Amino acid sequence: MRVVARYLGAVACIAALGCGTAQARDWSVIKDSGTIIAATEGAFYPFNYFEGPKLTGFEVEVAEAVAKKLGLKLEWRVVAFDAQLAAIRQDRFDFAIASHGYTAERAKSVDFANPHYCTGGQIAAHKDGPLTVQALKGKTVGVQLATSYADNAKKIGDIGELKTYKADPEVFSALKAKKIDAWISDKWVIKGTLDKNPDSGIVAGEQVFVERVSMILRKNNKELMDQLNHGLAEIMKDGTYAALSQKYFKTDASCH
Ligand code: LYS
Repeated sequence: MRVVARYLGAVACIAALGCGTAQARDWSVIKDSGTIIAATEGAFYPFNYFEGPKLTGFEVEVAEAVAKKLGLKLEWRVVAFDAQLAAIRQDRFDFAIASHGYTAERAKSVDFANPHYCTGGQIAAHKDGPLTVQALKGKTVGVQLATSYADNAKKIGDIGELKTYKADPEVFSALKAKKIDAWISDKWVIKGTLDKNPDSGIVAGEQVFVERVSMILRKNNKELMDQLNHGLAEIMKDGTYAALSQKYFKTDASCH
């Protein structure tokens, strides 16, 4: 079955042309090549972002530490968040580490590794704005497209309007410009953004939901899944994870 699926994948690739970049490889191929290919978004501070030309952040450093444990070099691909699930199915990289919270819907098309952090979706608004779920009634809420924030905002039901943006920095700009009344995003992203913008007049409000965040990979790539989970367990054991968590969050972000 697996062989057939891979054969069909190869045929689809030839037909599509230019797909010599197909990369979601089996573990043995990755190991022999010495390099693993990971995707992230690069616009989700402090998890994955650019410092000048340099891609960095908690998840970038976690992935680099995991790759090191596995004896591999890591090569990055920067892919828009809303394109990542489809890109995994098109085999454009080996795995993605881009703050995907587990959802049953996503699990239909990709597999989730063990979580590398636990977190929550939270509301942010101007000081006098809607800072609780109840206060969002009739208000305009901004979220990043294709996220658990969008899903959960829809569940709130009686909000006035839901506006979607390509990435969180755009939602924050819209909130600053008062084009929206509230922003729902990750609690650490909100904290990081507000810390960097102390004069924005925006504050964090109520937490809306909790989620477990994992690397995602092509379905049924069992050996690669085992290796990534093993690498993650190793950096949790030797203190690397704890040091990174302290560096970025000043607390333990693991799902303990
Ligand atoms: N944790 C959210 C989700 O699972 C957001 C992911 C990253 C967005 N830049 O949808």
